[in-house]
Amino acid sequence: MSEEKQVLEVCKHFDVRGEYQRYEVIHSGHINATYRVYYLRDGELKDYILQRVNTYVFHDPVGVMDNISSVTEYIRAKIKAKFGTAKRNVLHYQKTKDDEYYVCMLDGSFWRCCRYIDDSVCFEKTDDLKVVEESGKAFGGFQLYLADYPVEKLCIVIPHFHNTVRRYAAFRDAIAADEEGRVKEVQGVIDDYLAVEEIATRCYRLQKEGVLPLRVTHNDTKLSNILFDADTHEYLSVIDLDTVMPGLVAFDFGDAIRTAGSTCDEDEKDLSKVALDIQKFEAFTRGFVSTVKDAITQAEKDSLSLGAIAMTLECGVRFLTDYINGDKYFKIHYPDQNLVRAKCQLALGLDMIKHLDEMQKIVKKYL
Ligand code: GN1
Ligand code: MG
Repeated sequence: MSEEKQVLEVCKHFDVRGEYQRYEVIHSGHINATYRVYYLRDGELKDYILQRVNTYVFHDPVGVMDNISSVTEYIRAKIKAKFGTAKRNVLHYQKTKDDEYYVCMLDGSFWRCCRYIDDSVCFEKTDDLKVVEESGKAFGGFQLYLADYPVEKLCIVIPHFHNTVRRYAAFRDAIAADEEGRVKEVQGVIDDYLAVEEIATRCYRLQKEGVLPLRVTHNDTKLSNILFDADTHEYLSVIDLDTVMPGLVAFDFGDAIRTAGSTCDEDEKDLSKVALDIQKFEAFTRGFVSTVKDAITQAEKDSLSLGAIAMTLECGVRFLTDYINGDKYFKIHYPDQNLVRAKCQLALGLDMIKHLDEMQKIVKKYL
């Protein structure tokens, strides 16, 4: 079946008024397949985001949609109570004609559909410090909206997702198996990742020791997972709620610094360009910390910068593990992209380690 025919077949299941016009492929994101679909309704074009959920990654897509629908309803109620409307400030998933938030097709593919938020943009990277500060407010705000959400109701969609200790164990297993015969060629990068295991896993161990509490977190706080108003560049909403689960505040802070606080793309090949941008770090911290400071503990405040190191190195270890395993998990657009990503994240993580004291000082400034 052609791609367009498949999109059309899927669309028929959702309870969307109007006439289907056309679709576009959206290329960002490493996991799901994403399309923008246009409908004509009452003489106006209305657009929707249609996604095929990657069931290799998400074994319980129904659980994912249960989490997403209840979390978005929860946030919607809070925003409506505060501002009267939540139209552009939280995702709105469409129901199917069978009153579900998803459709599972005969070929086993699993789909969902949400309204496109009008006049919104997202950024893979930015040098605009105002946008970076807004990003901090966006993820800080997400944390606050869900601070009293009953965490036990969430489905654990990917067990041990940010368990950095296990990520390293999976890395060692991949090296031992060496299924694609790639280990020899990347031994230097492997050794460099093993050398920073202690600092990479420190945050996770602090949680295990009971020092850091589990909260409802987003767990995939990259810059591109925020929508901004196309004109003002103020943040509108956090998106990609697939991995909302119990987690650490430091990890939401840290994973955002990995992208919003970096000088370059996630897969920059020229490592001389890869660094922590301390001005961006400060801008994000200003937005995030000033939003959450009254809602988190002293230990959590102390852990934020460490979270940036943890998330950057953990993500890099995952890219390298996937490269060694033969690129089964993350989508790639050229053959050694996962290796390039891994080298880039290593360089970024090492630069963060160098600047840890400076980062800590900046966090303190906004507490
Ligand atoms: C994946 O799907 P996307 O691109 O938002 C991944 C994240 C990684 C990120 C790296 C479910 O996120 O954990 O940090 O790639 N999501 C999942 O860019 O594994
Ligand atoms: Mg994601």
